[in-house]
Amino acid sequence: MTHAREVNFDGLIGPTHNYAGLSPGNIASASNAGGVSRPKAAALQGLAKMNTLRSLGLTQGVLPPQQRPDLGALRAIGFSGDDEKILREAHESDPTLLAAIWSASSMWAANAATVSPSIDCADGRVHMTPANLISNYHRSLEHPTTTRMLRMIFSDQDAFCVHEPLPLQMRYADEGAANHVRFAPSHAEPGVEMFVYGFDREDPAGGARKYPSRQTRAACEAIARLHQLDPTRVVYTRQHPDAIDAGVFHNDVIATGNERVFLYHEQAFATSRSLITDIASPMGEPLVLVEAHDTDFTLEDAVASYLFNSQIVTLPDASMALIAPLESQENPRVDAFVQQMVASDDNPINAVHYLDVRESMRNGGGPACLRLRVVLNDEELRSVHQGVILTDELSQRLESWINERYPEELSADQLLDPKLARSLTDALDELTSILGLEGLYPFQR
Ligand code: SUG
Repeated sequence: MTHAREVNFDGLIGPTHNYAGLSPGNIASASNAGGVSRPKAAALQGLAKMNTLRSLGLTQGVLPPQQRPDLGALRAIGFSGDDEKILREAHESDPTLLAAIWSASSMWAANAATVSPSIDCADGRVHMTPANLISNYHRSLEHPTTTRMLRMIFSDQDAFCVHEPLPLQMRYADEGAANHVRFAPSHAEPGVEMFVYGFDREDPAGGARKYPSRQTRAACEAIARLHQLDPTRVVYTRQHPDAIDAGVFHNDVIATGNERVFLYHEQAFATSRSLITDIASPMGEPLVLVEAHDTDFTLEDAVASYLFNSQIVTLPDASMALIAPLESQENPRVDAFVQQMVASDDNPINAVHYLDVRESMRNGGGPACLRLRVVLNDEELRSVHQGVILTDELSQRLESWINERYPEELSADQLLDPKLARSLTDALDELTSILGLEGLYPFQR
């Protein structure tokens, strides 16, 4: 069997990271709207997380932030004139529009794409579908650059196939890997891919009531077809509408998995019992279930602590570690559950690392949101653009770049400043030369 490992590609948190309350149903985003953000601290927190994973012996990649403010998006809807005028008039027309074109939301790389490892795909290539993210305007601006970036990083067409995003229509609303979990006896072996949706055309009443669902079953089915997955090894399941209404806007806020381990809250899915058999029987091996009950902690605790947005990673010695946000440690019920899980011999998770990604958390993005997982064999890893694989040297260069270029703080009134906009464009120009991705951004073409 060829060796394969999961490589996490984290979104480098961009210099325009701010709190604008742009995502209905995302409670952290709504409750921190209008607050003052700390972009430099945010980016350094993200980089420290990437280095923690490296220190555990894992391969780590980095994805650059997008060009923001996206003045092209404003021109596309009829604003014209110099940058200062465009920014001012967009603000006058709608302050949330201005915030949207400044959003650093591409940091949440779990929403960049859905990825299927080559061992699962009939043509033997790694397949990726960039997410269209059409449920929220600020996020719908991401897919053109995301697609371009993935095609630059995974450019070897013998090894990788980066599709176009799905049609830009609600029927195909897609939020990427945040609603996708792959189970397998080990990363190198054929997997069973679970796609989670919130809304199904055949069952419109099944949707959430209070908050929007962001992923459709039709989108999931389209991705499984595009990736040439074996239909007997694909499972579709619906999010519990109560979970969405409690603030679970993506499945990775309430469930996660790694290899045979499935960690979830009992209220995550509309149908939990049959789901376990549906995954385990094509895999040919039982799952290791770690189920949190309402009596352990509630849906509200899950959303506030973001425990399920932890990364479960397989370490070089085949044991597993949980990379969890500090907010989980701060919730006594959730922490007690974690301590019990780590101490138990019933599952392979035997360490927890609580990390500080608070700046991202205040917008509803935990450790798992910040990364896109890509299972790669040795040959595939070699054909990835090596400029984005994190090393000590690259980490130091990124750290100096962040320290030099990022604002300490960002508040809503600064989004009107054309000088800030220009200086950030220069900073991104420098970043593409650090990463060897020249030509990525619209302003570079
Ligand atoms: O899409 N927040 C993101 C958080 C995404 C988290 N990703 C995963 N769960 N995988 C979202 O709701 C907030 C931006 C703001 O309000 O300023 C935002 O876009």
